[in-house]
Amino acid sequence: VIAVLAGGVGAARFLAGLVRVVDPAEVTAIVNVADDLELHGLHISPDLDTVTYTLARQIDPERGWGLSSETWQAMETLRRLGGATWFNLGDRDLGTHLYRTHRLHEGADLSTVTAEIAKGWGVGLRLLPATNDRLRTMVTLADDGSEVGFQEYFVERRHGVAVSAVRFEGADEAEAGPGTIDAIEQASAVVIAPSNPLVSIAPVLALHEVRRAVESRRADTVAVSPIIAGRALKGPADRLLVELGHEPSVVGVARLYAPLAATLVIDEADHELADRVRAEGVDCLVTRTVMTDATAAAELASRVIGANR
Ligand code: FO1
Repeated sequence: VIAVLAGGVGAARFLAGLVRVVDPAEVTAIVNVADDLELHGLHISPDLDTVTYTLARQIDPERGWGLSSETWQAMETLRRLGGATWFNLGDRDLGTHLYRTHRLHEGADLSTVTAEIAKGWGVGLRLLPATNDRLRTMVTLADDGSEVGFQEYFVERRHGVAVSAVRFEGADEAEAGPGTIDAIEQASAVVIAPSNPLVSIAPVLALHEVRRAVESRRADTVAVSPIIAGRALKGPADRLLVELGHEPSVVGVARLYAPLAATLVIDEADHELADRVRAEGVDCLVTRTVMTDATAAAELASRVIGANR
């Protein structure tokens, strides 16, 4: 089994590539749930849904989140009624949130419901929430020192405001989700997907058991840098690195992952930084990491799983 620590869009594309080169039954994704939110009484798990919809080939390709061929009638009704409309829930997507919320109210845990939803979409790999307990990324805004939930920062403020701190509420009490530690311990390789290290991977690693398990598999762990030529392809990872005191480059990523991963995969655009990455104490594999299409994602996945052999 290959265990993959995963956030949203970058991880989803990587996983779609991975299941083209290995049997999906041999892949376990351990997915961030600290972006989850409760809105309109619904439990929304954006990263789990992004991975599910991408693997089901139902993701909207332009947005990278939500379902393709989506309509927005429910949002129109909310707008008319003066409800919250800052977080867009498509009509097709809403079915997922209705189902998840109802099952959670019935007493099912998030792992069980996640497996049911993945099965419903015909997803063959094992999708595990990092935890079934409440874990929330909380973001402190630099301008006024106020603290907001991750989606208020990411979506409502379009990640356009400076951040001075990030914390993971609930991390000290939360237990790792069922199956996650076994998956990491028994995997032939552990992969840290090309997701935001500070707000997608960090909350998964904030679960003490998960961090310890990955550290103990360091020799077999490969991380993929989401930073290419100093930039994130999507989202605020580059700016967050700067704002939180890290170098916004593959070297900064290497520093964050050196205790956890023996190898960092970086893009060809950064080949000149390979020696500085190695100086951080990790092996460095230089390859094409931009997943422009399924073939590119499969090639990257194949290089990644070959890295430690
Ligand atoms: N991202 C946005 O930029 N705007 C939205 O309105 C939005 C709604 C949304 C609904 C469901 C879902 O699964 C994801 C959604 N996202 C939206 C994406 C989400 O904020 C991000 O993918 C992650 O949380 C960051 O990894």
